[in-house]
Amino acid sequence: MSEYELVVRGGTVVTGTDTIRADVAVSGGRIAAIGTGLAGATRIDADGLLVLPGGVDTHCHIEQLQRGGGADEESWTTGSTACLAGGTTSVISFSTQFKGAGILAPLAEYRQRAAKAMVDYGFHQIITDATDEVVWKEIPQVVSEGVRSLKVFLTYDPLHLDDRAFLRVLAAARRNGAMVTVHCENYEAINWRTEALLKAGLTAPKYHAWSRPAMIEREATHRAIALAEMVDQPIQVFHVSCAEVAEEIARARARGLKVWGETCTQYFVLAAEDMDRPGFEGAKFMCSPSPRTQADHAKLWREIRSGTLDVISSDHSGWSYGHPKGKPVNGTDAPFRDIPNGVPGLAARLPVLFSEGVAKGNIDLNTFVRVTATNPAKLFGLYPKKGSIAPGFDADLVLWDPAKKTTLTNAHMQHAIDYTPFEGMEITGWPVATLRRGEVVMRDGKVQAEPGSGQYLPRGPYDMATPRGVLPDGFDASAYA
Ligand code: DUC
Ligand code: ZN
Ligand code: ZN
Repeated sequence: MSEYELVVRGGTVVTGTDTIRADVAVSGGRIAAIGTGLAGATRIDADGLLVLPGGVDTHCHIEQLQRGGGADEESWTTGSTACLAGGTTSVISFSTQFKGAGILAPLAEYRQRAAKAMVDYGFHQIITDATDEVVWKEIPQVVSEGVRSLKVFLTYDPLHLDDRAFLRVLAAARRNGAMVTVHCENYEAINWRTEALLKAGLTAPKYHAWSRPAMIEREATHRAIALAEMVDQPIQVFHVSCAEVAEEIARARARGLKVWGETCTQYFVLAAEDMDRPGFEGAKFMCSPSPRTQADHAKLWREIRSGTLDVISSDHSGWSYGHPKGKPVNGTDAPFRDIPNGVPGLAARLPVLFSEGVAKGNIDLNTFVRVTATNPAKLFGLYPKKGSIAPGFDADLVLWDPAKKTTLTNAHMQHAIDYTPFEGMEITGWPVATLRRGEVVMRDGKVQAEPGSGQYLPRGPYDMATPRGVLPDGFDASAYA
């Protein structure tokens, strides 16, 4: 009898720190051993391939509930298919709150919807209305159900929180041992500029970028960090679009604060000029914060190499170009203010980042693994179950052909959305098989997994979400307000 159920033979195993030629043995859905000459009941040949940990995408909007009923176009089954096609095996998506209502009922509905997932999944809890009931009663309950991160928006109607409400969420997170993730843009500044742009008749998609220049992202990032420092609460700044914003995070880190920075695939390849395509086409590239300039891409890679930004997510938020509830929900001549924000990217994330990052020499293989799998798993309490290849970890593996050349098209993405903003990109490197807990769920682009075979990932207390214990004047206001 073979010692192991499955052995992935002869590949190059890559973790966040090491690259070694080795076999990986799997039993009971977990990695059982790493070595040479391992034998198993089943064998997968990985000669010439990289063996990477399954991608961990800790910022993606899948089947997110919408105000007034229904949910985003991307369902848990289509979203899971896209993830597995692109080498991602775990995600953290968002349970919502609608102003004037609580968070328990939407979470219950969202859990039911997510039960169809084929990827393993957890949730961030969005807070848009920091009432006493929510911060003192409901947040403790959702955290006890394993939702150990809260998401706040400092801009966007009707989601945004003012500083007082943001402080109440930071305090609630501190009391309950949860991470806080923050969308940092200045609400009033965006509204003021938008009003002026619309009055001036500047309404085309490209003016989306003009409505929210980098300094308003930098200002909100600075403010979020200062307020988190006062409360002594760890935060991750979501979707940092450029180096000038990352500088705020570097300063916070140099002071020893528990502040981390995420960026997303699109900020390495898209630019504001993409929104200047004829007619409505620019809407395909519209997301917030706005993509910046081509020159910003190289600077952003530097922030990855320095470690200031240590997670790259997709921020997948799909709105089809030709669907009446998608980008043109308010008509194809709607002013930029009324076009839904977001770009799809679940399947594109790893191939685009490998190609632009590793194949073009911007980062090494281990950094690629760290920012797409290991660090997100650590930052959100999924480690040491997800995010690396070592005995005891879930056997989430991607067999990766580092030399394969592909012209990326929307058909490769396998999502519900009718376009990809990365259409036509020449890509080097591609996932040829995905294993989720030891099961082959994608081979040569064909995804085969049962809806409902994804597992919920409840998250318990963990160090990165634990406050430092450093408070102004030693006074813990979060115990009272
Ligand atoms: N920005 C977000 O903050 N979320 C989803 C889409 C987007 O563009
Ligand atoms: Zn956001
Ligand atoms: Zn988002």
